[in-house]
Amino acid sequence: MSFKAIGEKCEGYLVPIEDIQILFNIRRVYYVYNTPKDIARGFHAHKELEQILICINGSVVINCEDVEGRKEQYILNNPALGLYIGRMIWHTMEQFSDGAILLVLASDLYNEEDYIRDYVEFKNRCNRGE
Ligand code: T46
Repeated sequence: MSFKAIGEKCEGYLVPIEDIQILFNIRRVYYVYNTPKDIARGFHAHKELEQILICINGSVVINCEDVEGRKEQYILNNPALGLYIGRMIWHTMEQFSDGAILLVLASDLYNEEDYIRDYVEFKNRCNRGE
């Protein structure tokens, strides 16, 4: 999804994100930063959580796999772009650039019970149609 960046090159930009653009009520915001280039993060899916990932500085590559096994790779390199990740999407984040800051808008509070961190369990749940 793309957000409207207000401003001009000479003065900088401002991106408002209003609830009308978001598919869920935001209950949590967190951000990931200072991740070295050679580190990959994620390696999980969420049973229920929905999120929007926005790289507000630098760039990061996001790999997603859905319940049908379809794989997509996205490059987040524009602070006016958001990537929606719904429930049951296996995802990893890699190739963080210098200074990359990944902002995440989440539909619920942190709950470790909502994570599937084992890929085999993820595939088994997909096969069972969960
Ligand atoms: C996701 C991707 C995009 C908390 O205590 N509270 C929180 O709100 C979060 C998000 C994490 N944590 C703890 C749990 C772990 O002990 O912080 C530690 C690192 O979490 P994790 O290894 O899950 O971080 P990432 O970068 O692999 O994944 C994070 C989110 O956890 C996850 O929901 O979808 O970013």
